[in-house]
Amino acid sequence: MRGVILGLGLGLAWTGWAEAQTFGDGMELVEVQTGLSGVLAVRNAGDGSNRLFFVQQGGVVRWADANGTLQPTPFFDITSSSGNLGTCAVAGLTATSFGFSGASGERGLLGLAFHPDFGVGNQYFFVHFSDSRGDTLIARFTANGNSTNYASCRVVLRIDQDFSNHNGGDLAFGPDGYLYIGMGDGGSGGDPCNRGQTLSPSQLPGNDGTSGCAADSNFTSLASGNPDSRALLGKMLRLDIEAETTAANATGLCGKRTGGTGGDVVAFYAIPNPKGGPANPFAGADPQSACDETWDYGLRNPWRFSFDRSTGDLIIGDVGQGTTEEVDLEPAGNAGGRNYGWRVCEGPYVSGSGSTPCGLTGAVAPILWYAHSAGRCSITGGYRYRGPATFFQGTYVYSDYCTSELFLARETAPGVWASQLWENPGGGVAGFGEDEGGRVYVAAGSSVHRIQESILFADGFE
Ligand SMILES: [Ca+2]
Ligand SMILES: [Ca+2]
Ligand SMILES: [Ca+2]
Repeated sequence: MRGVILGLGLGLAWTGWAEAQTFGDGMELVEVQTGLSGVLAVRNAGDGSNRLFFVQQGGVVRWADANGTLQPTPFFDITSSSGNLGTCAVAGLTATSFGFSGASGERGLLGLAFHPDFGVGNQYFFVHFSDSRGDTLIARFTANGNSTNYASCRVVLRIDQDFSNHNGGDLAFGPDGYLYIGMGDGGSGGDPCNRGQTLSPSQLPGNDGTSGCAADSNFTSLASGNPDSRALLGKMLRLDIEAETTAANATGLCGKRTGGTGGDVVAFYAIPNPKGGPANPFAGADPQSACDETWDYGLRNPWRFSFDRSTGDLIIGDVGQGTTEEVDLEPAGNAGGRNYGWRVCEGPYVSGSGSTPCGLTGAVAPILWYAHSAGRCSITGGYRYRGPATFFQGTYVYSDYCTSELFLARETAPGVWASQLWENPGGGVAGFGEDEGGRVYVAAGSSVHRIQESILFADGFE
């Protein structure tokens, strides 16, 4: 079980270690579910039920009970054959049918987040999926026991996607109680529409001839879709989903529906005001007239991200273009507004160079990065372990989708991270998750694995 020390990112100089320590010592990878399909996230409801939910890109969420027994009836199913996805409520408009893309390339059912008060104050959960036009839809549903009340569908946010790839897809509640949504740059390659560095709708390539970057009439003609939503691509968004926004208060909202009159509700969300923390960095009459929903920018495809349940830090795996994969860490309590560099930078380098320091003023460099070598091509961001194994505390587990390698990283000195290659479950690791006790799970194609204390180690035979 000894890992190979890899040349990954910072902290490669292992000086000062009396003897080689392997981060995975005492831990093992155990397959706990099989027979699934295209799993890209594992979630718990945080309600004491100890259920686990397995998000499948094809539009189904399977679940297992507290004993780990996989149940035959899905918790959630929006496949076309199910007929479950009807119309969704839209702020101020007639409920509308958006349809579902199905799993196609990077499209599909991409994320699930349970409300922080799920099972206590409400039964709400939120999903991120591609609609039948390939555009992003964030919707709220109400659970009904171990299944879903589909008629409860309510649109939180719609975003016009340019191309089929780089849809982002993850979403999670932060320790501040707000909903964070990871959005990719809209796709193609090299961010041709410059979405990552575009903060304001006034900077959007409109009908300027930039191929694929103009507003999409299939999107705007349906339920008053807002072409300004393209400025939300390449971002981390932060929303207050407890509130609504009326037209009179919607200045700066790039994801509101268009049209309507003064008093109408135009969005089933609001921009966070401080709950003992910072407001959104571009809220209100900021000089850039930037979209109020934006928390951070300069992201290429933040496919998977997580919050450290102990520290509250936000950790993002941002997928690279042709040379470099990266992990970004934002300390809890940060005021947001960070520029993570894309499309100018890829990892700490000038995009495409793989070696020339980027040097973009104000850009925040990743904590970890690795090159496209040995078949590695697309990072899958993971979790910091906060389960029962004290010796494994704070270890960040992540992967590369193309190799299924699992990497373990630790902060060995303030701001210095070291990363090691550990196990390889195969299957194409597309996501991770935690159970209610903080154990980390790996979503690997048709199976799910748990990272747990090794029995050998527990018996003292290490
Ligand atoms: Ca579109
Ligand atoms: Ca603004
Ligand atoms: Ca970056």
